[in-house]
Amino acid sequence: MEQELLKLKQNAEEALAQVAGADQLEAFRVKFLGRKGGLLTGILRQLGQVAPEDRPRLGQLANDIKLGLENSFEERKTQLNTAAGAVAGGTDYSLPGRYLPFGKLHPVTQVMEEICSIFEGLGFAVAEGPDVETDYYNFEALNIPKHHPARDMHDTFYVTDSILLRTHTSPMQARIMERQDPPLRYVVPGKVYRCDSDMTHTPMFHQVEGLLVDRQVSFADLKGVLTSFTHKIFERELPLRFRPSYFPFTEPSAEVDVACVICGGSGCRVCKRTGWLEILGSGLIDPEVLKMVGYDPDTYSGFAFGLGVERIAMLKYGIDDIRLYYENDLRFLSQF
Ligand code: 2NM
Repeated sequence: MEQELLKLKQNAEEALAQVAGADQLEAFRVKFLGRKGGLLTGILRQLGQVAPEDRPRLGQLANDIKLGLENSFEERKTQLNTAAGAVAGGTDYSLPGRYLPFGKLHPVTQVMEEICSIFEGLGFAVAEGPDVETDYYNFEALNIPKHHPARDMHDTFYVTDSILLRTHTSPMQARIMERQDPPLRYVVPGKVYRCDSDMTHTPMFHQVEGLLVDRQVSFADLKGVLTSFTHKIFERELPLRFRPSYFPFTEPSAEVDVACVICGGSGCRVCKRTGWLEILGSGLIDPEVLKMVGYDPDTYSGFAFGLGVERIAMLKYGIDDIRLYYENDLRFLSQF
């Protein structure tokens, strides 16, 4: 039996040296050290048949061989793992990295930032104000009388009688003028809210509004700034049209049209065959508004404008449905 044990030890050690992978290693374990049908277990079973006086010595020997082989087995296992250079401690460093998709800014945020940086290049500062506003700054300070249609419950989300979700970002401009004396040049980007929802309207959208106040500001200044801005945002020197309009806070007022970015002015579905696209509202700040913030309208004048960011982004990128912005579909969002 002693010979048998020593022979087994030798065979096992030789076999272990030949083992080249995890599968072979497991086969080795089953063959030599397996509890059921393993060679070593087989020899140990016969221990009961040897002479009682030999039993302790052979038992000890068998046990030493068993522990020795188990140690060698563990050692070989670690060796194989690190030798392969790949699998150690259950981590396979040779696997390719996990795909981590990059996040991006929402297209509306991107265009809003681009609009602001164009105005910054023209000397405007950027300011932001609260989404929840008072009736005073949203309407009263902007010369919007109590009966004006813009104050209608259908357009405005009221929180209380005198608190509301701003319907434009101009309340911040009233706050700025109240706080600061001219000259000043500001743009105010942000979310605005109107109780309106269909193909072309969402109850929340984004605006950038701007104002410039100084001595002797004229309509020519407004035209120059807005022309320069439009050429930069659409990356082409498209013709502009200033069309007389009405806003309670400006006089005179004008809506600005740009030659259709799709057809160039010849007429298509996007411009409804007119060749023109309306892109912003503007005007010289009404003397009543200047008075309300404490400016002397005989000393100072200014212009102001407002634009919808979603609309500019739609025209810039040829997006035909405003609802795409708010569906959070990565197939849409990842294109920008
Ligand atoms: C527009 C159109 C015309 C505007 C006016 C002012 C303020 F506060 F200075 F009076 N802020 N924004 C304005 C003027 C906004 O949006 C279509």
